[in-house]
This record gives sequence, C-alpha cells and structure tokens, in this order.
Amino acid sequence: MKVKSKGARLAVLAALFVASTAQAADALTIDVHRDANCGCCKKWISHLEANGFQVIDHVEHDMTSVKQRLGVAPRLASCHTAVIDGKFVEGHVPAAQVIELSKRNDLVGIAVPGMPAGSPGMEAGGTQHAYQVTGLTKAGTDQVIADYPTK
Ligand SMILES: [Cu+2]
Repeated sequence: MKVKSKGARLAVLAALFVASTAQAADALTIDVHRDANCGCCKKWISHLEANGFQVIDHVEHDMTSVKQRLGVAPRLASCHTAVIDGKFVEGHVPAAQVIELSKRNDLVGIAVPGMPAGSPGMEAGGTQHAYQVTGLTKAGTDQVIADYPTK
C-alpha cells in the first residue's frame, strides 16, 4: 500500500514534468517574417536557434504591410518582424529580451529600431554601437527594456 502510493506520487510528478517541458518548448517557438534577400535576417534566425528557439521562417514580398498588420509602429521599424505568443519582435533583438517578452503581458511587442552594428545578426568585425531594446506597451508608449552593450 505504501509503495503503491509512492508510485502514484511519482507518476504525478512525471506528468507535471512533461507538461512543464512541453510548455517551455511552446514558448520558444517563434515565427519570423523576412524579405528573401535579407542576409542579416538569416543571421538573426541563427542567433535564435543557437539560443534554443524553434524558428518558423516566412519569406515575404511586402514587409511594410506585414509590419502594419502586426502593429509595429513606424518609429520602431527594422528589417525582419517576428511574432511570439501574439506579440511582435522587430529587428535584431537579443534572445534574452525575446524570452522576457514571452513572459510580459503588459507589452504588445519589442524592437531594436534600425540595424545597429554589433546587435545579434549585425556583427561587423567587432564594431559595437550602443542601442536599446524598446518595448511598446498596450497603452502605446515606449519603454526601455534593455541597454546594450551591457556593462
Ligand atoms: Cu537586419
């Protein structure tokens, strides 16, 4: 009797473990929309994959309308636009902030506007420009999520 209940408890623990790992795998799936000729977009995809993301790659003909559809404010625009958990990821955002975004429900998206040298996918022979990861709140205001390079 005692052994049986211990077994049942282990089974519950095992089921919980499977459920939580399945959830983690879901959270790391990301859709990336990009232009066919965008080389830095592919390099950013490699950065995500190296950090455990499962990337679904979408080649688009009109990125401007993709950005409009996904709610990317023009001031935040860069090259590629990704979507995770219904929220946009615009430009060369480091993986750490993409993971943070997936846990934040006060934001509709995050962005690294433009294409700063030294951001993931924009490596240029060690050149490192300062840049910020900007969050767009549900209220429509910008919020600084991270500053690079980190000190
Ligand atoms: Cu780019």
